[in-house]
Amino acid sequence: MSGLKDKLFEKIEAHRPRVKRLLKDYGDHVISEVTVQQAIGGMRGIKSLITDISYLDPYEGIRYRGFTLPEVFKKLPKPQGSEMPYVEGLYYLLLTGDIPTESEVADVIYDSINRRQLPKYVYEVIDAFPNHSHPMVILSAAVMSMQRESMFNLKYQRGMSKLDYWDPTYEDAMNLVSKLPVIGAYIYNKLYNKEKSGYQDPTLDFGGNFAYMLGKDKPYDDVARMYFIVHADHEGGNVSAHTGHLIASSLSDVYYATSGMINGLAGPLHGLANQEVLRWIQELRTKMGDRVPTHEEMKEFVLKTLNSGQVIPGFGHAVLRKTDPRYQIQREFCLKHMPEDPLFEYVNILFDVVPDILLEQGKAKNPWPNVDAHSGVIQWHYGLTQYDFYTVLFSIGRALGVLSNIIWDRALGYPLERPKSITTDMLEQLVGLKK
Ligand code: CMX
Repeated sequence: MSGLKDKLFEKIEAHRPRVKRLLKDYGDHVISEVTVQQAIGGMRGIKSLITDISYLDPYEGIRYRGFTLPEVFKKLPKPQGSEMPYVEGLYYLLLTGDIPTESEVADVIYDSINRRQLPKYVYEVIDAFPNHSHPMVILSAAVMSMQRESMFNLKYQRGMSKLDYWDPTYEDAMNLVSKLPVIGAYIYNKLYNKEKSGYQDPTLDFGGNFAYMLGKDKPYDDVARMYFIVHADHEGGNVSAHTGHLIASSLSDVYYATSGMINGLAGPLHGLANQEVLRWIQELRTKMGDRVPTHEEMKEFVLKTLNSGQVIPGFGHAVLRKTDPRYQIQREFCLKHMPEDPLFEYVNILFDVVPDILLEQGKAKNPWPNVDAHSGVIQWHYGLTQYDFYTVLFSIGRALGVLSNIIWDRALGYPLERPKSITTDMLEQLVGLKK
């Protein structure tokens, strides 16, 4: 076994009795109640999912394995001369809960590099798509096409103890995590960057190799690392994480589950919001003739969007009730590397005007910006102006958390997910409106 897998197994063995005890001795303990509002309103706030990979506090933001994002960025090992940590180190942290040493990260990188090669048919699947297909569709299909590689599926067919489910799931997840940047880069080059060969550099880490495949110079390698790390996980109930967990709960393998989570992320209320922010800002930019708008002009534009019944992309959140720390991390990067960028100025003006407008409108529970308000602007600055692609980057990052969760789901024997639904008649009877 690899160092990471050995460590993970130790952690799994230590964790299993905790879950067993909770179930045996406290199985009837009530942890949450469900109101009509919650049942109709997308199950907000109902505590009914368990994950140890990350936790989202409404006011503090996300913690990965107990660490805030600034702590994660500070503590994880970094490539020499880089500001941002190795993505492989984050994967180690998400899986084990421990900050890895330099040599532990080097082991993961070595293992991952050996898994990067894509089967030839994946290139053919991607090439078969017309050039106007959305990159998220191509990504989802490319991942789906690799289902035949699943070791979990193979071992399950041959007969496997439940206690061993996590092992081939780990192998599948490691294979997929390693291949995703290669798939993403190939899609990008096919659609927008035809002169690039997309060759890999096997001496480089996850973020470095991704930048290399896209033909981007420094500091884009750090942009890629930062981007994949901030998007990696956001506890268990968001659409992408929950979809991945739900699909995998039927013992579908990680290829089915990841393709599904990508499909969920592709919605404009979730991951596609980063694309929407850029599309929306560009609309205004065209009107402004490249001039940066005044605060008054921006207010007008925001109000026009709201009054036409649309949401302001990049603002609001189902759980967060303050500015997203993932927004702040990206803002700090911009302040250091691209303070004069005109689109960064747009984002700053939006930050000045949108919260007050949303507060005044009185509907959104959280008027503050989320991760998607900022991410496209950085990509645009470094030449990724094809905003359709931004959610692919989000997907590569999000897979790290979703796959870590699925491995742990299998290790702890979490069962098939199957909540109960009722009819509107029954609901009316329950509240006394009907007999
Ligand atoms: N602009 C306008 N109205 C908004 C809004 C925004 N940014 N955010 C919330 N609202 C509205 C909702 O549409 C809802 O209106 P109705 O009562 O008419 O249905 C009302 O305010 C209450 O919504 P909420 O409880 O505050 O928010 P939800 O939990 O229902 O939805 C989210 C959360 C993210 C879908 C919503 O804030 C939104 O649509 N934001 C814009 C899209 C976006 O940025 N999504 C990315 C989120 C991060 C991610 O997952 O990537």
